[in-house]
This record gives sequence, C-alpha cells and structure tokens, in this order.
Amino acid sequence: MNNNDNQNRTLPETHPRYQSLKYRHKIIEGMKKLVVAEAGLIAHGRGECFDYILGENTNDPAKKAIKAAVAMLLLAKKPVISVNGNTAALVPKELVRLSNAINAPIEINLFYQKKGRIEAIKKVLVDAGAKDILGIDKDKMVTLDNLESNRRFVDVAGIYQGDCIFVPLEDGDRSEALKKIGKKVIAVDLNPISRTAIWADITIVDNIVRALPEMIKITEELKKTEKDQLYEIMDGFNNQKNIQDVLDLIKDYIDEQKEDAFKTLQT
Ligand code: PTJ
Repeated sequence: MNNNDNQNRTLPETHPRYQSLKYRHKIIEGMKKLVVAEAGLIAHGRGECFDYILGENTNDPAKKAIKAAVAMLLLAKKPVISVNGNTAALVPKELVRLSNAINAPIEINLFYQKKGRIEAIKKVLVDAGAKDILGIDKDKMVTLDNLESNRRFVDVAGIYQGDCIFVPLEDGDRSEALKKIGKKVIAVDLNPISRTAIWADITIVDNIVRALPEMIKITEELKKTEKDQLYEIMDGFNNQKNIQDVLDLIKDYIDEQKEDAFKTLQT
C-alpha cells in the first residue's frame, strides 16, 4: 500500500473535518519532503486555531483586504511574491497562477535554512508550472542590513528591488524590516494581531488556501479596471480598522458558539 492509499483510508471524504485534515496532510507530506520546516507544523496548528475562531470562511474584512491587495499589486511597478515552505506545500498551483495573473515573480525566501529545502520547494513550484523562480541562485543574492534572520538573504532581481512584497504566512520580523526600507507589504495571516499583521500595509486575515483563489478571481476582475479606480480602492482601505473589524468578528463568533456549539447535541 503506498502512502496515498494509506492516507485515503485514514481520511474519508465524509469526515466532518475533511478539508482541514486534507491540508494537515499536505503539510505533513511537505515536511517529509523537506518543503516544510519542522516548525511549519506548529505554525500551521496556530493558523488552524485562529481559523476555527473565525468560522473557517473568508469574511467581509478579508474580502475588502483582498480587493485592496490586488489593486496594490496591479499598481506596483515591481511586485514580488515571497514563498516559504508552508505556502509551497499548501497552494503551489495558486501561487503560480497569481504570479502569472499579476506578472510578479515568485521568490523563495526561507526562515529555516536547511540543506535541500530550496531545491525541494523549487521542485514543487516547477511541477506546479512555475518558469522563473528567484531566490535560488547564490550569486544573485544580497543581504537586507536591517534584518537578522535568514530572511535577510534576498534576490537582487526580486525582493531587493521590489516595491510591493506579498508575504503570505510568516514569522514576525520581516514585514517591519521591509516597511522600514520603504516597501509596501501585503500579508496573509490568520492571526490578526501578529507582528506581521500589524506592520503590513494590507493584512488579509484568512486562510491562505481560501485567500489565494479569491485573489486570483479578483485579479481577473480588476485587471480591466482603470488605474484611478485602482488607486481609489487601495487608498480607501484602512488596515487598522480592518483588523479591528476582524477582532470584532472573532468576539461575535465566540459569543454565538456559546449557544450554537451545543445544538448538535440536541439533533
Ligand atoms: O518555510 P520557512 O522556513 O520560511 O518557515 C515558515 C514558517 C511558517 C514556519 C515561519 O515563517 C514561522 O515560524 O512562522 P510563525 O512565526 O509560526 O508565523 C506563521 C503565521 O502564519 C502565524 O501567525 C499563523 O497563525 C499563520 N498561519 C499559519 N497557517 C496559516 C496561517 N495564515 C494563513 N493561512 C494559513 N494556512
């Protein structure tokens, strides 16, 4: 029995938590192939927890943030999509689709450097259809001085020159560092009060597995939009207010669950 058969047996599609378990398995498989860092499993679990108390759907503030983010990416001169292990394991095809739709290169940028990881992530992205991947050629890497983690190593043709950096799902020090050197930062983070979320210009508080397909859809719509309208969408967005709205939704959801969570016991 191969690994997939084994997984299908232990993961019946009728399971009430099928979707969530499916993505868990992607992360576990990614870790076995070096795509995902060991700490990526813990990061995923933290994300799941926030997703749970957000009702596991793309809420209105997330939709607003996605629209503003797409407008910002379309207006940028040199947008770049930064990819880490978790995103490569969860949504490789969607990353490539978004990259093509907004004409932004993909750059692999890792917090946990380990021999073989970049090659493993590159393979996943190439298999998903990526053509040009940045962040893999040591001769083309430069260092961001204001950052101490491994994320400081960036591609001269990518994040180093980029004006708008999309940083889905990551640890906290980089969005602050990128902001301080004048970049626009767009984050996807299920934790609305993480450092990444707070420092980003636009924070999409949603699961990356739902946010990326929505971003691709909105890109197709907004591509036909005039520039001044894109500016209107981008400038009309207030990240602080949007994060506060998300926090209100979490409060409301938890209040509803005080009653609703026990209804299944009566059926
Ligand atoms: O692949 P590497 O080496 O670059 O490492 C990537 C991880 C994610 C391990 C690294 O950046 C890390 O340790 O991140 P943190 O500090 O755990 O932060 C990850 C954030 O992403 C947390 O705020 C989580 O809530 C959030 N998160 C986790 N899964 C998802 C998510 N946000 C959106 N969608 C998810 N599926």
